[in-house]
Amino acid sequence: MRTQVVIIGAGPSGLLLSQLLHLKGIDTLVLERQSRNYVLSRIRAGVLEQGMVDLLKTAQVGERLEREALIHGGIELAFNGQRRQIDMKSLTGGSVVTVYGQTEVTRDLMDARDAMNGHLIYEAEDVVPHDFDGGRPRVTYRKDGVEREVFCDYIAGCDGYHGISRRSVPQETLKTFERVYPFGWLGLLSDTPPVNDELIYSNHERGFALCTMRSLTRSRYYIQCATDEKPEDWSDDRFWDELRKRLPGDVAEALVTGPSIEKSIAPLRSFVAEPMRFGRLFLAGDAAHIVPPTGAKGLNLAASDIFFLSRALTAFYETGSEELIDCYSEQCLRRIWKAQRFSWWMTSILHRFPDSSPYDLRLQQAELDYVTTSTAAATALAENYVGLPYE
Ligand code: RFL
Ligand code: PHB
Repeated sequence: MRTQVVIIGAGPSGLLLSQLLHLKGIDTLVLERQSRNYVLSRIRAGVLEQGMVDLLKTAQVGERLEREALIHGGIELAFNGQRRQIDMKSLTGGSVVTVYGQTEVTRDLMDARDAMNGHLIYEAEDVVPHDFDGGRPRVTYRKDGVEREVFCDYIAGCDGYHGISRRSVPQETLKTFERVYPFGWLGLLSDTPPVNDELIYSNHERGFALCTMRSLTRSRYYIQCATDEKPEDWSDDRFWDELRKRLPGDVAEALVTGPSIEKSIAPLRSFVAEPMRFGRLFLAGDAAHIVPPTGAKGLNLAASDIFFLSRALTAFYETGSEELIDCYSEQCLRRIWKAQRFSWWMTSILHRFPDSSPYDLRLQQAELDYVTTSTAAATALAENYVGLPYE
């Protein structure tokens, strides 16, 4: 078999790339290790940058988003018993915070690929990219016990942090940068009304907490936890009690609790692999980089990679020019490192570190006081949170 681009992974990166290329008349085959339902069961990001919303519209999957997404003018930062708003809309000249879950983005993309008869294979086992440093790349995999092989022009590694693509490149050509944080986030999803009409990021001496949402009837809450804790250690009651303690009094009082639909722990990590292109293999999204979720940048960075990659591949197929392909890695990495910086900074001012002293807590409070009272500092936070331009 032959196609133009083999895409490994049907997360948001792979599906969005497949959809954008299809709309330009470019053939793709998407190979996903898991089942469709498994991919849809993962509860992850919830905040979309304007650039990602625009890209989803270009991909013709913006209809339900436009109807159902919640649009927020800003976010709140809570610290020292107070709540302060960052008015993103006025600080950035009109950009807003779009709240729409990654699960819904993925579902919209899957439905669009199905409606256009896209080639997607779920439960593809042992997917391996080969010969991408030469002119005849191919990918092998097994489906229903049968070994298969597909030849292509390019391979897109959109298979996340644990995928095969990054592990397939000669390790001496790959440079990695990493920071592992000494804590995780315990997340809980429940069919209860959100406690506030905007997200609340809370710095508290017991640890960080975040109040976010999926709709007007579905809430998502996170609390900082130790890396060795298990979701089973946290009954719903224990979670709600701990969350209440980490929120300002009026918010804690307004909190509506209920049974959890999902509870999971995510470790926090910063990671970048350079470069993001190896001959005819590209890495995109979590396959190339991870950010701690504090800045809500993971999914949005995946989208900007796909913007650059789809543009480069489209230019190649339309004009034969490899100019944009040659600058793909450098262009992505410039934006990625700025998002790394922002996510690290948000993480460092909001969490309790094991070696935090009372002095460190006061410094965090001073920083939060500064960013919520200085227009210059608030503008810097706002322009990063709503998303830096795709350039
Ligand atoms: P994904 O979503 O991980 O999708 C990769 C897909 O590749 C498949 N795969 C393979 N397929 C074939 N062969 C193989 N060998 C394969 N290995 C893997 C996987 O099954 C999967 O379907 O990467 P993608 O598309 O780049 O999308 C990136 C986003 O998912 C990610 O950046 C965000 O979800 C990160 N993230 C969060 N970002 C936020 O902005 N806000 C959040 O609150 C937030 N919470 C999270 C997160 C990531 C988490 N992970 C990775 C554990 C919470 C968690 C738990
Ligand atoms: C979420 O809604 O899951 C969410 C929102 C903002 C973040 C992280 C997660 O920074």
